[in-house]
Amino acid sequence: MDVVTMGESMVLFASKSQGLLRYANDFSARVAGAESNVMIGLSRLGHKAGWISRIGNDELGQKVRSFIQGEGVDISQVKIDETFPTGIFLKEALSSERSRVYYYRSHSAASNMTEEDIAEDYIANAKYLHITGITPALSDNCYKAVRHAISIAKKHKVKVCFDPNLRKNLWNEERARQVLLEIAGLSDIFLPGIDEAEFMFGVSDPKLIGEKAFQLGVGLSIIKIGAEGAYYFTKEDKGLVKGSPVQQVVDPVGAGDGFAAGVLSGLLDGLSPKDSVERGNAIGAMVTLVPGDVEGLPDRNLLDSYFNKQED
Ligand code: CKP
Ligand code: MG
Repeated sequence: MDVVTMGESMVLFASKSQGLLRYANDFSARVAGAESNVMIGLSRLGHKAGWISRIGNDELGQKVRSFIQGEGVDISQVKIDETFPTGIFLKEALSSERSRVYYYRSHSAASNMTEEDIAEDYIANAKYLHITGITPALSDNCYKAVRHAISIAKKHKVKVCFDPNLRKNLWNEERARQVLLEIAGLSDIFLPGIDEAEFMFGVSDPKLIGEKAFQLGVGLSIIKIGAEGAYYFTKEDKGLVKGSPVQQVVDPVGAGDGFAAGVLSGLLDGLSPKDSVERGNAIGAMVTLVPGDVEGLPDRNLLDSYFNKQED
């Protein structure tokens, strides 16, 4: 495997009409989950990606599994949990720009993941382990499983990539800050959004954030500033890579995952950190052009034509 990850994927029921959810009658049903989104992005670009998880012994679990497998992601490490159901969440569209999500994921199959679900070989043979801050927020055993996966990665010199993906409705702020800082300190690549970095470090200047991340031991920090692009910091190099222009944002959810897939894909292809950030920016932008978290993720042809168009 090039990249492996662990996390929860759920079925997202999105209201087809605008307004409060209590009045919604029609919903679309899509598969969503930050970690599997990144693996799908990598798989579309021809990289080998694997997802460790649990699903319930139910119809929605089958939907999640077959969708992710259908996208070419390795699901050999996905277990069926006989006790707990597959998680779901609902999306309420208040206006074309504003939406809210409601999770129904406590005591879900994936939140029941444990250290025993992590096969040492699976991580040891990968080039990168991708972690997000959602998984340790799911339960104490998920937190322990994440720590276990990271210690295996460290032992075998597998690089750890970390996207904090702060979800304040999953855990209390103090615990979130403590765990996110702890995992950042164990990471080689760190991909916070500017708001997430400010939450973690208490400073908003990207340069100061870059310095704080260095002090924690991160090799490559990339601070995302939305459509404007991202700052990157390594020991040798730093700078701002301007964002790719987007005509009209249709659905911003999943952009961060597309960005992570782009950065990891660039690094796997031997691009410089700067060019990898450029690929991340491009894919993040492409994801926002269509509804759904993964529908806008490009294959190689689409990615190449996107960059060729930019040059015209
Ligand atoms: O930070 P992003 O908008 O890229 O993340 C979106 C994902 O996993 C989405 O798929 C959802 O299922 C989640 O984040 C989550 O648990 O909130
Ligand atoms: Mg994110």
